[in-house]
Amino acid sequence: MKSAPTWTTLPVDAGTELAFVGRSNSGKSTALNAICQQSALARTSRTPGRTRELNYFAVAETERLVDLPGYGYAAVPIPMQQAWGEFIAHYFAERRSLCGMVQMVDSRHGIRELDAELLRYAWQRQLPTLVLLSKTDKLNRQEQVNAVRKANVDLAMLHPEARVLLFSAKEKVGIEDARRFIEAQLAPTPAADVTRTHFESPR
Ligand SMILES: Nc1nc2c(ncn2[C@@H]2O[C@H](COP(=O)(O)OP(=O)(O)OP(=O)(O)O)[C@@H](O)[C@H]2O)c(=O)[nH]1
Ligand SMILES: [Mg+2]
Repeated sequence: MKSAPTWTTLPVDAGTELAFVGRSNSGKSTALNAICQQSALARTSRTPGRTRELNYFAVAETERLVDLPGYGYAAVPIPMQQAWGEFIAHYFAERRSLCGMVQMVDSRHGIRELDAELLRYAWQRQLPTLVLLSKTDKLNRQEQVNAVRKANVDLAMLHPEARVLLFSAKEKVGIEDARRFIEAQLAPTPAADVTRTHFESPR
């Protein structure tokens, strides 16, 4: 749809928008391609920090995905890292169409400090969140179980309603579930709304 290098060039803040976030090299662009069944929708690379702009993809007329630049790459100059932090705080606070977040977390490293910060922002504004533990093809079964357990412990403190899924674009693990989550956030069905409604018990 478009690449937006700055705040002022973002698409109009209407409809629904779901953000892909994660540290540099965590596998965001690869996941986006796998989930959208496209080979080169979002550019991927071996060089961390490759995605520098916000890349928007139209899913339907009023539904968008956005691949946000990865954070936490040490070689990025400090002022740029600070600018990114400020941008993201602003984005989470102001972006009304933002309806969900998919956070890529390398399953070998788990949730780290900057991931935690974003999860707190997401929890503050009650943003439905899915944490994808990426590249699980690099872990054995026991390590995968441990990674899920550890992530759930961390999330209990950061975003108690976030869900965790093992994910591998390479071995096609978690793709269908991730797609279902995204579709449910972008185009909530009346049935999905009902499940969210809080019914008070009769007094
Ligand atoms: N083994 C394995 N490697 C993966 C998987 N997903 C991504 N990778 C590799 O991880 C590296 C980074 O992937 P990207 O999708 O470009 O990561 P990104 O988070 O978009 O990175 P930035 O845009 O730099 O922030 C590439 O070398 C990918 O091939 C996976 O499921 N398994
Ligand atoms: Mg990328």
